[in-house]
Amino acid sequence: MMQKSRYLIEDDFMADPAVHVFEGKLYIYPSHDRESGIPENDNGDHFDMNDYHVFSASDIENEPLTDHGVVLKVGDIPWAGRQLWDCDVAFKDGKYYMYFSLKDKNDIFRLGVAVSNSPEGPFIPKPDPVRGSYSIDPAVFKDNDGTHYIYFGGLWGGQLQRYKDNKALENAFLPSGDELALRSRVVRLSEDMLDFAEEPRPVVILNQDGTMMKAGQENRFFEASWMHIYNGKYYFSYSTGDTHLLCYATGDNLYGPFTYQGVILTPVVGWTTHHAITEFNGKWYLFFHDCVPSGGRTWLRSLKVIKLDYNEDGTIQTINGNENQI
Ligand code: FUB
Repeated sequence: MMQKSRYLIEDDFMADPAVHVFEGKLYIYPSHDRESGIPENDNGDHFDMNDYHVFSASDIENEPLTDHGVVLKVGDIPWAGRQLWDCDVAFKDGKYYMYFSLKDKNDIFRLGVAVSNSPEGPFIPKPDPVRGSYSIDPAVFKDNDGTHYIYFGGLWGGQLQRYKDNKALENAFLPSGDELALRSRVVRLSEDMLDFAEEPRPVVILNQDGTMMKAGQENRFFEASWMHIYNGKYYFSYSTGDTHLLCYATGDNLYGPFTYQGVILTPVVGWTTHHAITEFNGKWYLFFHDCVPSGGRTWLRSLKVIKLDYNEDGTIQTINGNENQI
């Protein structure tokens, strides 16, 4: 029985977990943090990652993970500039598709896609970023009918404030106070999984009183989208960035609107918080990261897992991000 959180990888820094069950095992697709000496700033330049590893597990509560090694690196990607941030993977018709955040040669974040015959990689990147993509943090979601969608977007260093109606703005616009909060995006993928099949749509989150989320609310969307279904409802979860919470909202349609429900995880040690919620062998787990092992260096994060519990009414029991600190 798992009541405490557990560090998953002791000898390296991994963050931003995306977690799925493929071929009966859990597969973890994290960002690979490293020390590159770049000073910390609001642009996130200190998150200077340049490759991905894949990990798998048959028993997430007790056994060590298997590291499948480097599966994709900046040097393999023809359009790459720098900074491989959060990624995610989906399976369709015998192939695995990795979606990743990367700056192009003009320092603009785009989403890329790379393909493999195995969940363990290696992943071979397509020569160009996904057409019409922007910002960061792709979370790929397979709906009950087999159609795939990507949720994406992140503020500040993630550049979402530079876009409106899917077009680049001349001047970035970061709302504040009572102005409407910026929204994550959701888009259906094409049948071949390589393109957007439609224009990305904003993900609307409503407060419990039906009003729109404002930019000044501490529980508004910032980055790190995730989607899962529990008891027939869609759960959209996200990080609030500079207020350091993981929150969630539920709805009956994967495009939204979603109604805010509460906090999943209170602040952890480190500036960022990020997660995946996955069911494995009949139990639900929250995968996340913190910076306790690196002594609080916010760009050197460590992966963790803890059991996630739902109340009878479908609400999620809040987890204390600081329990079980080393
Ligand atoms: O890892 C770099 C960025 O930090 C991610 O893209 C964000 O979600 C945050 O975790």
